[in-house]
Amino acid sequence: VERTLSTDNTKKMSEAICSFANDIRNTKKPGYFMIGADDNGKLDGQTFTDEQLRSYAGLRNSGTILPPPAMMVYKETFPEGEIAVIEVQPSEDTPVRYKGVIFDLDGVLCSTDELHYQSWKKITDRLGIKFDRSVNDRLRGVSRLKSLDIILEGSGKKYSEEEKLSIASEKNDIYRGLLEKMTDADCSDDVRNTLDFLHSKGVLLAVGSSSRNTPLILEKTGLRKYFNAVSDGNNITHSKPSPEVFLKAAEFIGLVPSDCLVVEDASAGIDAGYAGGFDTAAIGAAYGCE
Ligand code: B16
Ligand code: MG
Repeated sequence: VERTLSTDNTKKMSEAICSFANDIRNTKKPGYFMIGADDNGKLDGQTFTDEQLRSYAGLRNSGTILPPPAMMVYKETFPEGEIAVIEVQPSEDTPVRYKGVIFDLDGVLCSTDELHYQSWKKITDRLGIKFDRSVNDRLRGVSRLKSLDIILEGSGKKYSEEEKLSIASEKNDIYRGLLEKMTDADCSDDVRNTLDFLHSKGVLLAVGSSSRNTPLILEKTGLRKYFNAVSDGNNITHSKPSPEVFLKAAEFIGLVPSDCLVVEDASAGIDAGYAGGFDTAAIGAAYGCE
Protein backbone atom coordinates (compact mmCIF):
# COMPACT_ATOMS: atom_id res chain seq x y z
CA VAL A 1 0.00 0.00 0.00
CA GLU A 2 1.22 3.46 -0.96
CA ARG A 3 -0.45 6.78 -0.24
CA THR A 4 -0.33 10.43 -1.25
CA LEU A 5 -1.66 13.71 0.11
CA SER A 6 -2.14 15.28 -3.28
CA THR A 7 -5.61 15.07 -4.81
CA ASP A 8 -5.17 17.12 -7.96
CA ASN A 9 -1.51 17.09 -9.03
CA THR A 10 -1.97 14.37 -11.62
CA LYS A 11 1.61 14.68 -12.90
CA LYS A 12 3.11 13.92 -9.48
CA MET A 13 0.48 11.28 -8.83
CA SER A 14 1.13 9.44 -12.06
CA GLU A 15 4.88 9.50 -11.34
CA ALA A 16 4.20 8.07 -7.88
CA ILE A 17 1.93 5.37 -9.32
CA CYS A 18 4.57 4.35 -11.87
CA SER A 19 7.19 4.11 -9.12
CA PHE A 20 4.83 2.14 -6.94
CA ALA A 21 4.02 -0.28 -9.80
CA ASN A 22 7.76 -0.86 -10.21
CA ASP A 23 8.34 -1.21 -6.44
CA ILE A 24 5.86 -4.08 -6.27
CA ARG A 25 7.16 -5.76 -9.47
CA ASN A 26 8.13 -8.99 -7.66
CA THR A 27 4.90 -9.43 -5.70
CA LYS A 28 2.80 -10.70 -8.66
CA LYS A 29 -0.16 -9.09 -6.86
CA PRO A 30 -1.80 -5.69 -7.25
CA GLY A 31 -0.93 -2.89 -4.85
CA TYR A 32 -3.26 -0.22 -3.49
CA PHE A 33 -2.57 3.45 -3.84
CA MET A 34 -4.67 5.50 -1.41
CA ILE A 35 -5.61 9.13 -1.37
CA GLY A 36 -7.25 10.72 1.67
CA ALA A 37 -5.42 9.11 4.63
CA ASP A 38 -2.64 10.63 6.76
CA ASP A 39 0.64 8.88 7.60
CA ASN A 40 -0.79 7.82 10.97
CA GLY A 41 -3.66 6.08 9.19
CA LYS A 42 -6.30 8.69 10.18
CA LEU A 43 -8.62 9.92 7.44
CA ASP A 44 -8.10 13.54 6.55
CA GLY A 45 -11.76 14.34 5.83
CA GLN A 46 -11.53 14.38 2.02
CA THR A 47 -14.45 13.62 -0.24
CA PHE A 48 -14.16 12.61 -3.89
CA THR A 49 -16.44 13.40 -6.81
CA ASP A 50 -17.06 10.90 -9.61
CA GLU A 51 -15.24 13.25 -11.95
CA GLN A 52 -12.15 13.17 -9.72
CA LEU A 53 -12.23 9.37 -9.59
CA ARG A 54 -12.53 9.22 -13.37
CA SER A 55 -9.49 11.49 -13.68
CA TYR A 56 -7.45 8.97 -11.64
CA ALA A 57 -8.36 6.12 -13.97
CA GLY A 58 -5.78 5.58 -16.65
CA LEU A 59 -3.40 8.21 -15.30
CA ARG A 60 -0.31 8.34 -17.43
CA ASN A 61 3.14 9.63 -16.86
CA SER A 62 3.99 11.04 -20.28
CA GLY A 63 6.58 8.75 -21.76
CA THR A 64 5.64 5.92 -19.43
CA ILE A 65 2.45 4.03 -20.10
CA LEU A 66 1.00 2.69 -16.91
CA PRO A 67 1.06 -1.08 -16.58
CA PRO A 68 -1.84 -3.12 -17.99
CA PRO A 69 -4.58 -4.01 -17.20
CA ALA A 70 -6.23 -0.62 -16.71
CA MET A 71 -6.19 0.50 -13.09
CA MET A 72 -9.32 0.08 -11.04
CA VAL A 73 -10.40 3.13 -9.06
CA TYR A 74 -13.06 3.27 -6.34
CA LYS A 75 -13.81 5.05 -3.11
CA GLU A 76 -14.58 3.90 0.40
CA THR A 77 -16.77 6.16 2.54
CA PHE A 78 -16.37 6.42 6.31
CA PRO A 79 -17.87 8.83 8.88
CA GLU A 80 -14.45 10.61 9.10
CA GLY A 81 -14.09 11.08 5.35
CA GLU A 82 -13.46 9.18 2.13
CA ILE A 83 -10.49 7.38 0.64
CA ALA A 84 -9.94 7.00 -3.07
CA VAL A 85 -8.24 3.69 -3.85
CA ILE A 86 -6.33 3.06 -7.05
CA GLU A 87 -5.49 -0.56 -7.74
CA VAL A 88 -2.08 -0.72 -9.38
CA GLN A 89 -0.67 -3.74 -11.22
CA PRO A 90 2.99 -4.63 -10.72
CA SER A 91 5.25 -3.55 -13.57
CA GLU A 92 8.78 -4.43 -14.66
CA ASP A 93 9.00 -1.06 -16.42
CA THR A 94 11.20 1.43 -14.63
CA PRO A 95 9.33 4.72 -14.40
CA VAL A 96 10.77 7.56 -16.41
CA ARG A 97 10.32 11.04 -15.06
CA TYR A 98 11.84 13.25 -17.75
CA LYS A 99 11.00 13.61 -21.43
CA GLY A 100 14.54 14.75 -22.15
CA VAL A 101 18.01 14.50 -20.61
CA ILE A 102 20.74 17.02 -21.47
CA PHE A 103 24.26 15.78 -20.86
CA ASP A 104 27.29 17.95 -20.34
CA LEU A 105 30.23 16.57 -22.34
CA ASP A 106 33.67 17.16 -20.77
CA GLY A 107 33.76 15.30 -17.46
CA VAL A 108 30.33 13.65 -17.87
CA LEU A 109 30.15 11.72 -21.15
CA CYS A 110 33.92 11.34 -21.40
CA SER A 111 37.06 12.24 -19.47
CA THR A 112 38.18 15.10 -21.69
CA ASP A 113 38.34 17.17 -18.46
CA GLU A 114 41.64 15.35 -17.85
CA LEU A 115 42.89 16.33 -21.31
CA HIS A 116 41.93 19.97 -20.65
CA TYR A 117 44.00 19.72 -17.45
CA GLN A 118 47.04 18.24 -19.21
CA SER A 119 46.91 20.90 -21.95
CA TRP A 120 46.64 23.84 -19.54
CA LYS A 121 49.39 22.27 -17.39
CA LYS A 122 51.81 22.29 -20.33
CA ILE A 123 51.11 25.99 -20.89
CA THR A 124 51.27 27.02 -17.22
CA ASP A 125 54.53 25.09 -16.68
CA ARG A 126 56.06 26.97 -19.60
CA LEU A 127 54.81 30.33 -18.30
CA GLY A 128 55.80 29.51 -14.70
CA ILE A 129 52.24 29.87 -13.38
CA LYS A 130 51.00 27.76 -10.47
CA PHE A 131 48.23 25.47 -11.71
CA ASP A 132 46.78 22.47 -9.91
CA ARG A 133 43.67 20.34 -9.92
CA SER A 134 41.76 22.63 -7.58
CA VAL A 135 42.26 25.51 -10.06
CA ASN A 136 41.34 23.08 -12.85
CA ASP A 137 38.02 22.32 -11.11
CA ARG A 138 37.14 26.01 -11.40
CA LEU A 139 37.55 25.78 -15.20
CA ARG A 140 34.88 23.13 -15.61
CA GLY A 141 32.09 24.33 -17.86
CA VAL A 142 33.73 27.76 -18.27
CA SER A 143 34.73 29.02 -21.75
CA ARG A 144 38.34 28.81 -22.98
CA LEU A 145 39.07 32.54 -22.55
CA LYS A 146 37.34 32.77 -19.14
CA SER A 147 39.37 29.69 -18.12
CA LEU A 148 42.55 31.52 -19.06
CA ASP A 149 41.51 34.56 -16.97
CA ILE A 150 41.07 32.26 -13.96
CA ILE A 151 44.49 30.67 -14.57
CA LEU A 152 46.19 34.06 -14.95
CA GLU A 153 44.78 35.24 -11.57
CA GLY A 154 47.78 33.51 -10.04
CA SER A 155 50.40 34.88 -12.45
CA GLY A 156 51.04 38.37 -11.04
CA LYS A 157 51.67 39.57 -14.61
CA LYS A 158 49.34 41.55 -16.87
CA TYR A 159 48.76 39.97 -20.28
CA SER A 160 47.40 41.90 -23.28
CA GLU A 161 44.27 40.67 -25.07
CA GLU A 162 46.46 39.66 -28.01
CA GLU A 163 48.77 37.60 -25.77
CA LYS A 164 45.78 35.94 -24.16
CA LEU A 165 44.31 34.96 -27.53
CA SER A 166 47.63 33.50 -28.53
CA ILE A 167 47.97 31.47 -25.29
CA ALA A 168 44.38 30.20 -25.62
CA SER A 169 45.02 29.16 -29.19
CA GLU A 170 48.25 27.38 -28.24
CA LYS A 171 46.38 25.50 -25.49
CA ASN A 172 43.69 24.53 -27.96
CA ASP A 173 46.26 23.15 -30.40
CA ILE A 174 47.73 20.94 -27.66
CA TYR A 175 44.23 19.90 -26.60
CA ARG A 176 43.10 19.03 -30.13
CA GLY A 177 46.27 16.99 -30.57
CA LEU A 178 45.16 14.88 -27.59
CA LEU A 179 41.56 14.70 -28.87
CA GLU A 180 42.76 13.33 -32.20
CA LYS A 181 44.03 10.23 -30.37
CA MET A 182 40.63 9.48 -28.81
CA THR A 183 38.66 6.40 -29.87
CA ASP A 184 35.41 4.62 -28.96
CA ALA A 185 37.29 3.15 -25.98
CA ASP A 186 37.42 6.62 -24.39
CA CYS A 187 33.72 6.42 -23.65
CA SER A 188 32.76 3.98 -20.87
CA ASP A 189 30.26 1.14 -21.13
CA ASP A 190 28.33 2.76 -18.29
CA VAL A 191 27.79 5.87 -20.39
CA ARG A 192 26.74 3.90 -23.48
CA ASN A 193 24.41 1.65 -21.44
CA THR A 194 22.80 4.68 -19.81
CA LEU A 195 22.23 6.36 -23.17
CA ASP A 196 20.86 3.12 -24.66
CA PHE A 197 18.52 2.66 -21.71
CA LEU A 198 17.15 6.21 -21.89
CA HIS A 199 16.72 5.89 -25.65
CA SER A 200 14.78 2.63 -25.20
CA LYS A 201 12.43 4.53 -22.88
CA GLY A 202 11.74 7.15 -25.52
CA VAL A 203 13.62 9.88 -23.66
CA LEU A 204 15.07 12.55 -25.98
CA LEU A 205 18.80 13.10 -25.54
CA ALA A 206 20.90 16.21 -26.09
CA VAL A 207 24.44 17.39 -25.43
CA GLY A 208 24.86 20.75 -23.65
CA SER A 209 28.56 21.67 -23.65
CA SER A 210 30.53 24.94 -23.51
CA SER A 211 33.19 23.36 -25.70
CA ARG A 212 33.78 24.45 -29.28
CA ASN A 213 35.51 21.09 -29.78
CA THR A 214 32.29 19.16 -29.17
CA PRO A 215 31.86 17.96 -32.80
CA LEU A 216 35.39 16.50 -32.86
CA ILE A 217 34.95 14.73 -29.49
CA LEU A 218 31.57 13.25 -30.48
CA GLU A 219 33.04 12.02 -33.76
CA LYS A 220 36.17 10.49 -32.20
CA THR A 221 34.25 8.67 -29.44
CA GLY A 222 31.38 7.58 -31.72
CA LEU A 223 28.91 9.27 -29.37
CA ARG A 224 27.12 11.49 -31.90
CA LYS A 225 24.64 8.77 -32.94
CA TYR A 226 23.06 8.66 -29.46
CA PHE A 227 21.87 12.27 -29.49
CA ASN A 228 18.83 13.93 -30.97
CA ALA A 229 20.53 17.33 -30.79
CA VAL A 230 23.80 19.02 -29.86
CA SER A 231 24.10 22.47 -28.29
CA ASP A 232 27.69 23.60 -27.70
CA GLY A 233 30.18 26.46 -27.60
CA ASN A 234 29.62 27.05 -31.31
CA ASN A 235 25.98 28.09 -30.96
CA ILE A 236 26.06 30.26 -27.84
CA THR A 237 27.20 33.74 -26.90
CA HIS A 238 27.43 33.16 -23.12
CA SER A 239 28.98 30.06 -21.57
CA LYS A 240 27.91 28.46 -18.27
CA PRO A 241 26.79 29.65 -15.68
CA SER A 242 24.51 31.30 -18.25
CA PRO A 243 21.66 28.87 -19.01
CA GLU A 244 21.89 29.63 -22.75
CA VAL A 245 23.51 26.35 -23.83
CA PHE A 246 20.86 24.26 -22.03
CA LEU A 247 17.93 26.44 -23.14
CA LYS A 248 19.11 25.98 -26.74
CA ALA A 249 19.49 22.22 -26.20
CA ALA A 250 15.91 21.98 -24.86
CA GLU A 251 14.67 24.07 -27.79
CA PHE A 252 16.51 21.79 -30.26
CA ILE A 253 14.69 18.72 -28.87
CA GLY A 254 11.39 20.61 -28.64
CA LEU A 255 10.96 20.42 -24.87
CA VAL A 256 10.45 22.93 -22.05
CA PRO A 257 13.09 23.00 -19.26
CA SER A 258 10.72 21.56 -16.64
CA ASP A 259 10.52 18.34 -18.71
CA CYS A 260 14.31 17.92 -18.87
CA LEU A 261 17.11 16.85 -16.56
CA VAL A 262 20.59 18.39 -16.90
CA VAL A 263 23.58 16.20 -15.93
CA GLU A 264 26.72 18.16 -14.99
CA ASP A 265 30.19 17.86 -13.44
CA ALA A 266 30.70 21.63 -13.00
CA SER A 267 29.27 23.93 -10.37
CA ALA A 268 28.97 26.54 -13.18
CA GLY A 269 26.88 23.95 -15.05
CA ILE A 270 24.62 23.26 -12.09
CA ASP A 271 24.10 27.03 -11.69
CA ALA A 272 23.32 27.24 -15.42
CA GLY A 273 20.76 24.43 -15.21
CA TYR A 274 19.13 25.95 -12.15
CA ALA A 275 19.00 29.42 -13.76
CA GLY A 276 17.29 27.89 -16.81
CA GLY A 277 14.57 26.17 -14.76
CA PHE A 278 15.92 22.61 -15.20
CA ASP A 279 16.25 19.86 -12.64
CA THR A 280 19.95 19.07 -12.31
CA ALA A 281 22.01 16.00 -11.44
CA ALA A 282 25.50 16.77 -10.13
CA ILE A 283 28.26 14.19 -10.58
CA GLY A 284 32.05 14.13 -10.16
CA ALA A 285 33.52 17.47 -9.13
CA ALA A 286 30.04 19.02 -8.88
CA TYR A 287 28.78 16.32 -6.52
CA GLY A 288 27.43 18.01 -3.40
CA CYS A 289 26.80 21.30 -5.19
CA GLU A 290 23.69 23.09 -3.94
P1 B16 B 1 36.90 24.35 -25.51
P2 B16 B 1 31.75 21.19 -20.87
C1 B16 B 1 33.80 22.87 -21.13
O1 B16 B 1 33.09 21.75 -21.56
C2 B16 B 1 34.95 22.45 -20.25
O2 B16 B 1 34.46 21.91 -19.02
C3 B16 B 1 35.81 23.64 -19.91
O3 B16 B 1 36.89 23.25 -19.10
C4 B16 B 1 36.31 24.27 -21.23
O4 B16 B 1 37.06 25.42 -20.94
C5 B16 B 1 35.10 24.63 -22.08
O5 B16 B 1 34.31 23.47 -22.32
C6 B16 B 1 35.51 25.18 -23.42
O6 B16 B 1 36.12 24.15 -24.13
O7 B16 B 1 38.19 25.03 -25.17
O8 B16 B 1 37.07 22.94 -26.00
O9 B16 B 1 36.01 25.17 -26.41
O10 B16 B 1 32.16 20.70 -19.53
O11 B16 B 1 30.76 22.33 -20.86
O12 B16 B 1 31.37 20.08 -21.80
MG1 MG C 1 31.83 19.42 -17.85
